Amino acid sequence: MFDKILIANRGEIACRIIRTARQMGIRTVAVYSDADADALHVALADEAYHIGPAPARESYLRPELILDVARQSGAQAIHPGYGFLSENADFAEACDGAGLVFIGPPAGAIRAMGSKSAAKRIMEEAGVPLVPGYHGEDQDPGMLQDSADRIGYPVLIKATAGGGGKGMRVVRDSASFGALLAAARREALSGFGDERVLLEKYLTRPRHMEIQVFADFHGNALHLFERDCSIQRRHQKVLEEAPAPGMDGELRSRMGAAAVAAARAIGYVGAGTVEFLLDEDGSFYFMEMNTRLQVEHPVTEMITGQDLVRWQLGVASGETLPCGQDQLAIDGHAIEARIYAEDPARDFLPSTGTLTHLRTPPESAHVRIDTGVRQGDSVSINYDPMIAKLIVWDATRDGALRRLRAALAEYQVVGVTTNVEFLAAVAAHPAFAAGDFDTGFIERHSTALFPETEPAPARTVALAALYVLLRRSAEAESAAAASSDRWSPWHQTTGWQLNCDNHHVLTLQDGETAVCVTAHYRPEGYLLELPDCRMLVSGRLDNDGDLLADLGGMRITASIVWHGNDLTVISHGSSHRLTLHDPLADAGEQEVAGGRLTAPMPGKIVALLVTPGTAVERGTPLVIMEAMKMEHTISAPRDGVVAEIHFAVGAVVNEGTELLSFAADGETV
Ligand code: MV4
Repeated sequence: MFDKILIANRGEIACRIIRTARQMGIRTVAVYSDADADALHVALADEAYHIGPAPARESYLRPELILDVARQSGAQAIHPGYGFLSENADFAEACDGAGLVFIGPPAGAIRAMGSKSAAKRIMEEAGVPLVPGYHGEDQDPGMLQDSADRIGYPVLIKATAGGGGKGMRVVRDSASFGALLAAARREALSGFGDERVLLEKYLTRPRHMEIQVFADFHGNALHLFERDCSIQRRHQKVLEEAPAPGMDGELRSRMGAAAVAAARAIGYVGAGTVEFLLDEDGSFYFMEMNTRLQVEHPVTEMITGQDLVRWQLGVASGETLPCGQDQLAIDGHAIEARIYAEDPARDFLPSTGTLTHLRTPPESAHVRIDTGVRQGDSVSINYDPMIAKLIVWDATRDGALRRLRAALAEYQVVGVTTNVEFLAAVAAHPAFAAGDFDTGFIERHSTALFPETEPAPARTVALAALYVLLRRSAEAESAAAASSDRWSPWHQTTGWQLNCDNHHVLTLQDGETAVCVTAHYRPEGYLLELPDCRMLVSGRLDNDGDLLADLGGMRITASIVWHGNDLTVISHGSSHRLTLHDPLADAGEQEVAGGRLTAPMPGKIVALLVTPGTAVERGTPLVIMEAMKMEHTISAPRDGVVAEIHFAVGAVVNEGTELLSFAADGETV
């Protein structure tokens, strides 16, 4: 076994690997970019080395810098985590060349899975079921049309070099094949520099099923059951679970055997995942193989009681697998929810900023949190905006789901917008609870999952007002205690004001609406006059700063975060931000009339969909930006005409930069 390993990654996965290494007495070496000097993975490692600027291309993606650190620190092996260099065959080879162990599969296995059509040929050979289709070299359009007609519609055109759904086209009938083939080719050529495509029978309601496999250098290979990752949006996984709802033992062993056969066919060693599509009729088909440890590996760990990073380290150092297939069994049910800094209401636009407040449910045998950030850290545009993975376990799926809902309700993040409430909506959906879902779940149930933003309920406004009043009163009391004249009327904390009724008016901005709250001081608390009701309230702050409130007789605990003028009220799993109106600082920076379209976040322009003079309707996509590995569409705010476009494709722009000017209907350009 190694004495010292280097982790060529950051964030939660670097922390995850360090945790197991530490338990095994292995010393850890971290690497970090400018943006990560104070990151958690750096603090947890035994040693950490700076490797360059924030952009991954200039730091985490530079093999030679990482190999230098490995040599300098005396690390014997490199764990690449996921993403970054984890599926880079040249890097795996370079490690070998430098006398270092790459904790991952042989370069040849990575290469074998790199091309979709080549992977399919290998799998066909090994007897792994494939979706009926065509994946040959002949790319003649007439021949492809004939193949599609033979397969039967609907047919899916996929880019041979593609992945993650890019360059896919569904063809519904023979007549539209030609045009869609041409479009798929163009997209494949511009996206991957390779216009070859393959054809498949299109499955209309498939589930994404994947099998965790492991193999060692001594010819042993086994699987650790399945994960159901069907809850995705735009090819990004949202929730993953194991075992898959409705999976029976017979199907499980057939899929498991197919996955092990796939691993053996490419001489696999280490941790890998074989992805399948599972059709409604119970047929399953090979999709692709991921030659790395995956983000969602914890659900497998929770149901098998195994530590997959420990397995990886054992295999990489030449040990045999720690057990055989027969020694593995499924215990209970686990679900993982990926908590992201993103705004579901704005098409999941990544949200950047400082995590001014971060409180998580307590970890236990039922709740695991894999994270790379702590309160005070920031989420930048440079990397994936995942904040944490919340993993729950219980004896049954129902139990796990209940724990997931409870844990999400306790997850408090202020400073960036998150998907926590969206995750809670999925976890609360009856169809999800019934295990009735496929890869189209989020789209099909979008109305239920993306509720309109509701105005803050009276209770939330009351909690915010009470909090402000209590904090001000506490400040006034400490000022009075520090004063030479303790009994001066100026230090009274009961709202006494010269020549005034004993009341106070607070204005809380809730989105577009200003909500006025009049607070009358009463011996037992405050009588609040809210827009639609009056409420006698009282309360106190506990040691954690939480508000223990009594709202007209109802007792409730809330966490309230006051940052600048923003008050975030978190209670019972819902979070609402109100802005305390400060009459002194009323700058009123409103959006200028006319049409300006600014970058919602820093990023790169990847496509311009309009030209000056184009007449567009409200909602027409205008510009596509890419940030944090995701694409975002900027759409017309109203009907009008594009006046001027200020940037070309490829330009990198800052948040707030005007991208184009726009004249609304009725104005002149
Ligand atoms: C499919 C399919 C239906 N039929 N292939 C999407 C990404 C790529 N890796 C494979 N994908 C799909 N391939 C056939 N023949 C549906 C999808 C698909 C999907 C697959 C897994 C998870 C989520 C998905 C969401 C949309 C489409």
